[in-house]
Amino acid sequence: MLTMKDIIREGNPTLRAVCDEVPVPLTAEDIQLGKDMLEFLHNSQDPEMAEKYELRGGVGLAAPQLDIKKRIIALLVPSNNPEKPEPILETVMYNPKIVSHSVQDACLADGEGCLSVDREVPGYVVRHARVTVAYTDMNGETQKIRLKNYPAIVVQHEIDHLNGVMFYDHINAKNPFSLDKDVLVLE
Ligand code: 4LI
Ligand code: NI
Repeated sequence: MLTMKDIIREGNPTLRAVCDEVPVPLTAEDIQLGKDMLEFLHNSQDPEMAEKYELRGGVGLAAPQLDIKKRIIALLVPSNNPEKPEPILETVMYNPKIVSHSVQDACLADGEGCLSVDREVPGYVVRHARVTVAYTDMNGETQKIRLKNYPAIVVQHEIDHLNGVMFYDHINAKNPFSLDKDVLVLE
């Protein structure tokens, strides 16, 4: 089981590396790594497991955060509707690639956090409002998915990790809370 001990922190050069493509067909090892990453996110969102193992809550995780330079991300975006408890997005992506995106930009009103960053970095992280992502799934099949709002922000944050980019690289250093008009602010 993965815990916070497995997650590397800011300053580790792996977080600034460009990760390698994962060969397809996937190896059993790469499939298992994806499963372990998704399990970590489930545990991190489970109040009992999170307390027991001192896990910080997360909705996304990238392999380089485990010091593994492979293009693998896991996403688990929970529902905010108690009537519909199924996650909005639960997936592992191998070699994810943004194949198109909106002209409109968006950001989270409360800024972003990262399991590899043990400090608060205030400011708007401006990203694409909508993205279409092509990737290989756990079954080795090619998929294409269109995401908007929070899931779109999360997938961009995680794909950034595969390219050595941190969320605060996108924050306006001079004025962290300045926004162009027509940037969608997600509450
Ligand atoms: C516990 C159990 C307020 C502050 C609101 C926690 C279950 C921030 C938001 C969670 C903020 C869950 C999150 C991300 C932000 C802030 C990630 C709590 C886990 C909210 C996810 C990758 C950025 C993703 C919305 C500085 C570890 N996650 N909050 N950003 N949640 N979570 N990011 N922003 N302000 N980071 O952090 O997984 S994209 Cl679900
Ligand atoms: Ni991160």
